[in-house]
Amino acid sequence: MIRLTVILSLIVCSVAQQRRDVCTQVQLMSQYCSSQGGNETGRVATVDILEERMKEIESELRRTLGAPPPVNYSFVEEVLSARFKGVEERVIARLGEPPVVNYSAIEEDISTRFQRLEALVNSDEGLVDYSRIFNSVDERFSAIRSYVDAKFARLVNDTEAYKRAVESQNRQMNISDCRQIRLEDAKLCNATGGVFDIYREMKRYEVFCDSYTDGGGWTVFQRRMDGSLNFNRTWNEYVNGFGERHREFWLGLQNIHELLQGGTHELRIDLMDSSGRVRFAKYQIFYVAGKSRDYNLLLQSFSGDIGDHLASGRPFSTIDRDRDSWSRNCAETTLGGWWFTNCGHSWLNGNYDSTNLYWYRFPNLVRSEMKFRRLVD
Ligand SMILES: [Ca+2]
Repeated sequence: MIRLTVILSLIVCSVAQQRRDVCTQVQLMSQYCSSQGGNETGRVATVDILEERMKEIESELRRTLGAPPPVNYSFVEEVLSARFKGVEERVIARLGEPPVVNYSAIEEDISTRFQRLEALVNSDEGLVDYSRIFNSVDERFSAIRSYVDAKFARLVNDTEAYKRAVESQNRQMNISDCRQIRLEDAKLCNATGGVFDIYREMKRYEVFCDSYTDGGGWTVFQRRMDGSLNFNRTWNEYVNGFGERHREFWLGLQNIHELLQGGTHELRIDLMDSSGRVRFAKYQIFYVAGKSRDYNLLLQSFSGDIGDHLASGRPFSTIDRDRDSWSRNCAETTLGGWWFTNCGHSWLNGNYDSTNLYWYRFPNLVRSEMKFRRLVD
């Protein structure tokens, strides 16, 4: 309490410096209190005095200074308002006027957008055109189906063609003779026949079958038709054969020998001269021996309209293997291999000219075909 009193008196002193006398009095009182510290009863009495005195001082102060002035809030407000306005003006001066938000424009814009959206929803424009999508899908599906159908049809065709080829192949595998062929199985064909593969004991022979002449069933082993193929060949070439079966060719002595095995065969020779006349020679027995006998020729029973000018019992002779009975080499003279005697009266493998494609009684040849056929028992 004493301390509070002292602090209050100090405040009062600082507020009213002019009242020196009062302050001096209070300070004297404080010093008095400090010197009387030990006696409790005395202290209480002193405090009472002091309080009494403080009240008096307070009354004195109020009387002297008057009541504290009332705060003029409206004035303060005006001052603050003026200051705020000043600050505001300075801010505007520096930063410019704050932008004006045009709420009505925003509202209008939103409204317009909403109306547009509503119109879109109410119209067909905004809807997904499923029918178009379905049509498109349908078209695509149709295209795919057409493609698959076409593929399938082609596959079926291919399969059929393959089946026919296999059947044809199987049939051909069973063909051992030009008597058994069906022209639709030919590898190549023309008006008189076609090229076939025939088989003997699993060995394939490519031959031309004449299915037209004299009842057909002929295996052609020699053809001259245009002079496009050189027939001036060696022994081995005449043994193995040369040329293409549908053009000029020689089937080969070894092939001829092998195909003449099993059964009796006849020989036919068809010739045409430069005037276009056609003649033939035919032998009812025809056989060519094997390699060990130099492919010796055996013939019997001539018929035909051009004379018998082939010598039976003669070995084959070529430019490099002279088996003729002449002192020189007939193959070198005629420029082709043949069953020569003392050269003889025919050589159908000679050079393709009027003297070396030769048959004594039917000269000036331009065409020759030699063929054999198995005689049916
Ligand atoms: Ca000779």
